[in-house]
Amino acid sequence: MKQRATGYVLYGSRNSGSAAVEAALDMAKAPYRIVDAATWRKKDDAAAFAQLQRVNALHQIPTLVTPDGTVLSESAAILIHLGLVHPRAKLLPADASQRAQALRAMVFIAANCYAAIGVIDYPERWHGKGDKAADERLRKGARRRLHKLWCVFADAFAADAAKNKAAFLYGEQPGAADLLAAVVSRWSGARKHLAKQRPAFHAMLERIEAHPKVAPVISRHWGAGTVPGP
Ligand SMILES: N[C@@H](CCC(=O)N[C@@H](CS)C(=O)NCC(=O)O)C(=O)O
Repeated sequence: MKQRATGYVLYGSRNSGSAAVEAALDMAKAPYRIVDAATWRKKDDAAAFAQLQRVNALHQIPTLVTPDGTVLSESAAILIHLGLVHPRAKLLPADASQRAQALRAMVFIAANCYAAIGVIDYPERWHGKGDKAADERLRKGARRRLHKLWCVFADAFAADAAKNKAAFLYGEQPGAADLLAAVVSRWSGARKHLAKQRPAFHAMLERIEAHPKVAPVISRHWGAGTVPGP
């Protein structure tokens, strides 16, 4: 049975992908509470982790439970849903063809970049436990692939915006695609690579994070300062 609640419940943790959803909820001015849970925190708070496992068999964050009890996992799906139910937050572009590109951009990030990070973080899930050398090889390859994927993203989605001197991917304020790009590009040396290889896109990511509607969430998760290198 679905439970009625006053707001959203966001399963998430510091320095994680839940930051993008938190920022979207803030932009939508939607009430929510955070359950601090994550794979790497299961020993610190077993009860919260068990709750997360009950709603998401993959126990990944972000996972969002909507006020009517619907469970949403998958960052792109969550952000698209929030964009649709909170149109005033302007998380998705109003123009249909721009919106199509924004959806494509978010699915690109989730399916390609976020997935590569899953390989880097948990290589043993892909080839079994107990072979440290294979872990390292897989990690290295996935990291190289991740850096290439971000360059492809910059060329496919951000080059036009940069050419038109637009501050963000779509529109005059950061939208859902900007939030996901900013958060997921923080890991595995992607920013350092982009600073060198795609400086205009790198500057856009910094602009997204500095926007007054985004900066508080970024500093809650990562504190002040720049993205660390490797
Ligand atoms: N496909 C998922 C990936 C989410 C994901 O990998 N989240 C990480 C944290 S940033 C996680 O929970 N990892 C722990 C695990 O996979 O056990 C999405 O797009 O939301």
